[in-house]
Amino acid sequence: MKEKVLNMLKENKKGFISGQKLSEILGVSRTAVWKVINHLRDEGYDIESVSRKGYRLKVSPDILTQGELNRLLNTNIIGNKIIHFDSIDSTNTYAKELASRQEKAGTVIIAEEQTAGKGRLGRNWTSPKGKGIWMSLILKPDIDPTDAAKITQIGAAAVCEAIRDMGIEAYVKWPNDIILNNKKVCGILTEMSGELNTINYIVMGIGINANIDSTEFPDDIRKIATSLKEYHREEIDRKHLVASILNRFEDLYKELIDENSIKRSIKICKDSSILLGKQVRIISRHKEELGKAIDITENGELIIEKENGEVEKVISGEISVRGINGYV
Ligand code: BT5
Repeated sequence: MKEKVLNMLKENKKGFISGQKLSEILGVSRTAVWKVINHLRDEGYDIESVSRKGYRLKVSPDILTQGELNRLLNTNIIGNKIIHFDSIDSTNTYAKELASRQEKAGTVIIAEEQTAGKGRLGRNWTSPKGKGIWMSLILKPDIDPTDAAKITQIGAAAVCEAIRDMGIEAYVKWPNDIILNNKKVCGILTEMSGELNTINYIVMGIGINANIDSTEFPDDIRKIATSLKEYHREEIDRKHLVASILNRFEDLYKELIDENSIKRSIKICKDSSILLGKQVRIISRHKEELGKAIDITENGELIIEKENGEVEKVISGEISVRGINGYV
């Protein structure tokens, strides 16, 4: 009912809508309407009420709820259900719990703050309140488990395009980073549960530093991290960015599901790659190698030409790639 009241208020932004009318349309008492209005106020909606006129929505809060995102989404599955938290340990952890309890594919978990945000290999992800986009998508694709890493490439393509569409020159750093000014603005963490031949579910987490000031980053990452605000010199609209990413993601994801291909995503990742043509260090668990990044295959593997001339395919998994002298 909250969604419906909110929609009606949004549709009538210029005028007042009476409590009587709301209660008639929704088939509930005026007291019930009043309670919903108060819940919305608690969430930060500035709703004016004038006796004998009714209610009018003055300002919507900067929160990433279903009510705020619905009208910006044009997806069929992704974001059909959005679960919003003010604060949570990690949206990926919660999404995995839900997915293992039969939650439908397409559900998105978004939090204003993560208290234990995760990177790959048990690393931390800094996720301050209201300043970023911290979200996880539940997916249940009928693909081979060995193809799960393709989801990260689709996510990176969707995020990079959405950021570029804002006039911001973003680059993809294979396999899971988006880069601005040689610093990391976004990281993607794709986790999977499956058997040898089947995927139970995939959770793709996206973390984007939207409106974080550089002084707000912890000391240990200040040199490698940046935010959209830092680059753009003004606050960015998180709602439009989330919707733009989810809209693009669904479109690109359909290519994988319908045609078993991620060609379009790979083209985006290659066109905006910050690594191709550069000398890089490939860091895996037990060794570190130097080489030149020369291509990304249609399946999303990075092709490296090593110093001895050998050409090798690198599969994302547990690999980190760094520039010769720094992060990129
Ligand atoms: C990643 O790991 O880049 C994946 C990050 C995924 C975060 C999202 S947020 C929503 C969802 N829920 C979660 O719990 N996680 C996902 P990796 O490539 O391992 O990079 C991690 C490293 O990035 C850390 O070790 C830091 O050096 C650095 N880092 C941490 N927080 C950062 C931030 N906010 N911005 C830029 N760099 C950061």
